Order: sequence, then structure tokens, then C-alpha cells
Amino acid sequence: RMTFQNYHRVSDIHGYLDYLAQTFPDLVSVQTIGSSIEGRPLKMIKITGAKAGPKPAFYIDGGIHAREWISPASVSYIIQELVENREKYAFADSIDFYIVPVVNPDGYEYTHNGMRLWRKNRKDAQKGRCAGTDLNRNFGYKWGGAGSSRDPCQEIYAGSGPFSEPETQAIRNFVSSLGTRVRGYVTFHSYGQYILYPWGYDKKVPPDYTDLDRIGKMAAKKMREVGGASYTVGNSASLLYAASGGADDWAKGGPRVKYTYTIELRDRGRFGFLLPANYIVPTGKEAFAAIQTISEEIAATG
Ligand code: 0X9
Ligand code: ZN
Repeated sequence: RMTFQNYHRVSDIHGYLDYLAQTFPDLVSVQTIGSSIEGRPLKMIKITGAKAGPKPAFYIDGGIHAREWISPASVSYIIQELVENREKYAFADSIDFYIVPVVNPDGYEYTHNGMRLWRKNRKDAQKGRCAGTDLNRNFGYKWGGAGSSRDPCQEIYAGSGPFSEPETQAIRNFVSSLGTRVRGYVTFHSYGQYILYPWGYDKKVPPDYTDLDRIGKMAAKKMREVGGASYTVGNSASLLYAASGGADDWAKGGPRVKYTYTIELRDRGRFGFLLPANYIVPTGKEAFAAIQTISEEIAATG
């Protein structure tokens, strides 16, 4: 029902989620956690752990940035593994996964309609001024600081206020509703091949960064084994640049999710955002390996 030979439109990806919910009703359900600026559904798939009782939760998303096509594709690959090959993975029994493959469906569709390198959402697109808010500058932890802009014409426009956009509001409301069960938060981007942990607003690190660094390095090792690419692990502001209002900083600073990462998938710049579709499978395998490593740690530590 899903192929990984080419990149898919939002309706195909959402159709795949609905197909899984119909085919595996005991395991999978689909919920719409909000609507985009242009009214597209923000669909979330829940993949329930088979064990009884309350379980740790793992939130995963993709497609915050419209042009980073490998992100929704790799998140779709993760969903396929967790549902259709789940007998291979013992950790899947003891964790509830909540996965949003396309956080920014309006921007993603726009990149399929001629503006291939669009990054932001489509706020104010009909109003004859600069359109779009950078959703990864719009989260409400240290909003508006370094590496973000108040100018709507910039690629890193932070929005009119913290959580001004329906897409970030939906994530905040949904993740907050899960409460303290959430032990993992991974948001997939491209490109550069990095496993980044907070903080992103500044070169500081959280008190438990040694745990984040250790698990990140374990993930990078497994990713290389399964897919072949090397990923660099470290603090976001140190490895890349300071950028405030990111989803990861909010997850760590607000709901205090232990294992919070931003993963920048392939490549290192040869194709950049225009990664050919024959890279979807190896990159998807790497993305799944990262989720497996973090999940095994969460399953072991509760
Ligand atoms: O700048 C970003 O939003 C991310 N890089 S990208 O090239 N995909 O745009 C990195 C975000 C890292 N996290 C924070 N700065 N909080
Ligand atoms: Zn990005």
C-alpha cells in the first residue's frame, strides 16, 4: 500500500495511515489533531504496544519544513516497519507510538506545485504580503530569540507570537495531553546527517545531556550499520547554529521529554533538499534504526 520508490503527496501518505487503521484495527488508530492554515487535516497515527497497562509514549514527526521531502518519506517508512513488520521488534510491545508524518501539509503541497524549495507554512498566502511562518521557530520555549526573525519576509520568521500557528498549536495540545508518559520526542528534518539534542536556542546543554549524547551515539552506530551513512551527534546550537523557538527545545523545556532529538537526515549537501528518490529506502532504514535505538532504551528504563 505504500511504495518507497518515489515521494508521495499528502493525500497518499494520509491514505496509507487510514489503510493501516482499517487493516490493523486492534493495533492502529488515526486521529486528526488539528487543521493547517489552509484547512488540511493534521493526521496522527497511534501504534499501540501490545502489553497491557499504561506504557511510555514516543512522539515522532516529520515534514515541519516543506522542502525536506525525505522527512515524511522516512517517517512513513518507520510507520511501515512498526506496523507491518512489528513481529521483528520486541520493543514495540511496550511503547505507544504517536506519529505525525506531515506537520506542514500546506507547505509540502506547495513544494509539489512549483515552489520546490519552500520551507515555511502558508500563513497569509492570500493576503499579498510575504507568506509563511517557520514552524520550527514558532514553538513557545525561548520564542523570538537568536536565530529567528520578526520579519515575515524571512525564511526564519518566528510568527506573530509563540504558538501563533495552528500546526504548532496542534502539536503542543496533543503532546501535552499525553502528560508525563512521553519519554521520546524525535522530529525529522534534512539535511546534513546530524543527531541533535537541546538546546537549540543557545550552546548550553540540559543537565542530562550525557544520556542524550550516549544514546545518540548508539543510534548513529546502528544507523551506519543499516544504511551506510555517518551521522554526527551533538548539541544543536554548537553543531549547527543557535535557533530559538524549535520543537525540540519546547519538548525538553516544556513537557520535559527525556529523549528529545532533531535528526537531520541525508545527505551532506551533494543533493541537499533535492535528494533523489532512490535514497528513500537507505535513509528510511537509518531513521528507523535511530527510533529503534531510542525505543530500546525507553523500553528498558520504563
Ligand atoms: O534550523 C532548523 O530549524 C533545523 N535545521 S533545518 O536545516 N532542517 O532547517 C535545525 C533545528 C535544530 N533545533 C533547534 N535549533 N532548536
Ligand atoms: Zn528542517
